[in-house]
Amino acid sequence: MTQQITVTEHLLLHQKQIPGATGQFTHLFNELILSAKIISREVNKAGLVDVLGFTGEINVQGEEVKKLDEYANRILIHRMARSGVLCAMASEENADIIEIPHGLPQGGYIIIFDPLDGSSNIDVNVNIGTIFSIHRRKSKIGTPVQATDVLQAGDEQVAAGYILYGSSTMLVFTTGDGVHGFTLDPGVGEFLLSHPNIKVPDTGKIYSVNEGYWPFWSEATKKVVNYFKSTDNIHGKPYSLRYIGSLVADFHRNLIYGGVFMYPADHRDPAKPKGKLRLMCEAAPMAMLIEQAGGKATDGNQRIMEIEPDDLHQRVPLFIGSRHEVDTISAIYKEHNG
Ligand code: P6P
Repeated sequence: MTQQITVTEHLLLHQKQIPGATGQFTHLFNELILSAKIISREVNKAGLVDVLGFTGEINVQGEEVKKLDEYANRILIHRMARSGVLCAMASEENADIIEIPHGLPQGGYIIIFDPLDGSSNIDVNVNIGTIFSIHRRKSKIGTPVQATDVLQAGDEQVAAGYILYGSSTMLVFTTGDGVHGFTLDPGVGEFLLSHPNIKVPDTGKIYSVNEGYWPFWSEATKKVVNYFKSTDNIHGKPYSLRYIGSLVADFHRNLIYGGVFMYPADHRDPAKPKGKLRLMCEAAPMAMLIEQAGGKATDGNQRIMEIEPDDLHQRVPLFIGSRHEVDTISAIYKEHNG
């Protein structure tokens, strides 16, 4: 039983270990935690909004909230802009980089987030999540923010994580020193350490992929998926297929139990030849987490964390999870592609 360590205590302990730490990072995280609590409150009553006829929260602009992912996006942008430690941010919901409004203090960090990933699942009460990735700006503070400050490879992240809104609300993140999970105690409104130093099993018995896209996959991808459906694998029997259709929920289950999540490239939509998932606000933060937990993440050819982004919303195939399964996938692609 972990002795009721709050996430703020955990962050302050981490901060003390960093020479010259200014507390900016801890402050940013505290604003993120507040955003998570606000979003959690709304997500947890989503089902009641229709039943009770409420129109939901009235937001800062006095506008009636239309959809939860728009609501989550506005909460995050509002709170992050006022953290005083950011020079820019980016959201899956916004086409361009979001600048800090003039007159508000700035700092040396950048945050990139998917405010409510999987939000289409809300109507059927399936778990959804917020995903975030934090970088340090490269250009000099006080000069205009450059695109290169935001378009940084996953290896440059200083922190990454997610909030999972499910049977309980969990905050799972890494600052490069392992992966730690905190569960929200709604009674006291605190995230308490519940999963210290999470490690993904080296192999698992679960594979997660949308098999409905079979006709649109390459022959190599079909060979990859067949590996998990055959008896000719490390376990001598087929893996179990578990696919919720909510990245944070699928990832979290595989992080704890072991296994692999796949979103391969497919040719359903010529506009999305590399699949649906975005590098900067989905694949890269999840890749930092899985590597810190002892697992792996590739696009089938290279580490996700090495990919240098050239567009804020670029998409990337994603294979992420236990070391054995991801290595096997890479070997199959390498053998097939020669
Ligand atoms: P598909 C949700 O819309 C999402 O972005 C991820 O959370 C999830 O893993 C994926 O899309 C599901 O996509 O094409 O299988 O419905």
